[in-house]
Amino acid sequence: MSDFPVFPPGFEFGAATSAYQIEGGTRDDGRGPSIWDTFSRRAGAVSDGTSGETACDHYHRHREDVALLADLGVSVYRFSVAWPRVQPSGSGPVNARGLDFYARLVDDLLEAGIKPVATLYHWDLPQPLEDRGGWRSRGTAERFAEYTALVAERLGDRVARWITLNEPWCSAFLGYANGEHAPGAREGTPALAAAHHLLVGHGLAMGALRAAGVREAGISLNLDRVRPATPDPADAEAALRAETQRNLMWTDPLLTGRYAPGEPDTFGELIERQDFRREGDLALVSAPMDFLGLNYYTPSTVRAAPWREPDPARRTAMDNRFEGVDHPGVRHTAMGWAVVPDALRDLLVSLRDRYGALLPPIHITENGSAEHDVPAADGIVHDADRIAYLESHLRAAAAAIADGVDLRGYTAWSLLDNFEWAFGHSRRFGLVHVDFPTGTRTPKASYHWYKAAIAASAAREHRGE
Ligand code: PNW
Repeated sequence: MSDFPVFPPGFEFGAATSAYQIEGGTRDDGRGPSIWDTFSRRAGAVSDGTSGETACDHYHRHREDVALLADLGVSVYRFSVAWPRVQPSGSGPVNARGLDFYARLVDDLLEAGIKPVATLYHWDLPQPLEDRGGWRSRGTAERFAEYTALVAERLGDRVARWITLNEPWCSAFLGYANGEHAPGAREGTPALAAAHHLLVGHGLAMGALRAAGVREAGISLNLDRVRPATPDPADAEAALRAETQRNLMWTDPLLTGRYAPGEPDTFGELIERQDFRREGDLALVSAPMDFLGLNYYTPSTVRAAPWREPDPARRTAMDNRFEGVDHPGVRHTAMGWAVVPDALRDLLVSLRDRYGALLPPIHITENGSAEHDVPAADGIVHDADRIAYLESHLRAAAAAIADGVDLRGYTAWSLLDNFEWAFGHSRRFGLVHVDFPTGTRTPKASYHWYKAAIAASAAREHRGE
C-alpha cells in the first residue's frame, strides 16, 4: 500500500522539455538562427545574461537523456522540434541533418518503450521569418503549415501524438505586447494580429497533420484559473476581462469556432483595426482536435484597475483594466508563483462545464515548479518542496477525474533544469539537476519520488486494481 495519487488504468505519466531550452548546438548541422538566439543577445533581455547556445547540450547528449527517461519509467516524453533546424530560413527545402536528429531521438525513445509526443512550435521562430513580420504576418502561419507537413511526412509513422503550438498566449503577448519574450516587441494591434495568426497557423497545421495521416493532434494552452479579489461587481468584471484574454480568446475559437463574447472589446482602445481576421478563418481554427493540452502552474486573483493610457515608448496591447493581486497564506515557488493545487482541479472542471461535449480529452502537458535547489553534501538535491508541489497537483488532477473530467495524462515540466527563457539558468524546473556548463546530470529527490509514484501506479494497474 502506498500513498501515491491514484489514477485510472491507462493514465499516462510523462516528462516534458522544449528544444531551445535544452538542446544547445545552435550552429550545428546547418541550424539557422531563431528569434531566441537574437533576443538572448539583447542586453537585459535574459536576467543572468545566458542564452540557449549550450543549454543542456541535449543535442549531443540525447542518448543519456533517453536513458534517464527510461529509468524514470515514463510512458510518454514531450519534446519540441526546432523549426530552424528543419528549415534554417523558415521556408523552402528541408535541412536533412536537422530533421535526422529528431528521427534518431524518436527511434531511441521507441526502442526504450517511450511514446514520443512532438510539439511543433515551442517559441523558436526562424529569425528570417521574424524579419518578414513574424507572427504579425499571415505568411508565418502559412510557412508553419509547410514546415509541419515536412516534419509529419518524416516522423508521422513513428510519432503518434502531435502538439501544434505551445502556449500561443506567451508567443503573442509576451513576444509582441510586453516584450518579455522574443522577439521582444512592445506593440499594440500587431500583438492581436499575432494571436490571430497563431490560431490560423494552428488550424493550417492541423490540416497538414491530417494530410500526413496523423490521428492524435492538438494544442497546448497555458490556461489560467482567474478569481475576482472581492465580490465587488467591478472586480468580477475585471476577472472576466482577464479570463477572456488568458483563456477564452483561445479556447472559444478553438472549441466553438467563435471568438469569445466581448473579446474584441477586451483590448479596448488599442484595437484600431481587425482586418487581419478573414472570412473562413474560424472554421480553420476550430478543426476538431483529439485532445487539449493544458499547461498549468499557478492561478490569478485580479481586481479592477482604471484604464492607464500606454506610454507610447512602451506600447502594449495588454488590457490594463485589471491587475493581479497576491495570494496570501500559500507557499510561492522560486518563480514567485503561488502554489494552489485546487485551482488546477477547478480549472479542469470549469473547462468541462463551459464546453461540455465540445471539449476533447485533456492531457496536462506541463506542470511543475522552480525551486531554490542546492545540492547537499551527498550531491543530491533534496527538493521536498518540488515533491510536495507534484504530489498535490497530481492529487488535484485525480480529483478532477473523480469529478468526471476526461483527463488522460500528465507530463511533468521538466525532465531537466534548462534555459528558463527570460530567467536564463537562474530558475530550475528539472526533476534532474544539470550542472551548467559541464552538463552533468544528477537526478533530484523529486525524480526518485516521481519514479516511485509511476511504479506504484503501474503495479496497481498490473494487479487489476
Ligand atoms: C511555460 N507567464 O512558460 C513554457 O511552456 C515552458 O517552456 C516554461 O519553461 C514553463 O512554462 C515555466 O515557465 C511560461 O509569464 C512562461 O505567464 C511565462 C508564463 C507562462 C508560461
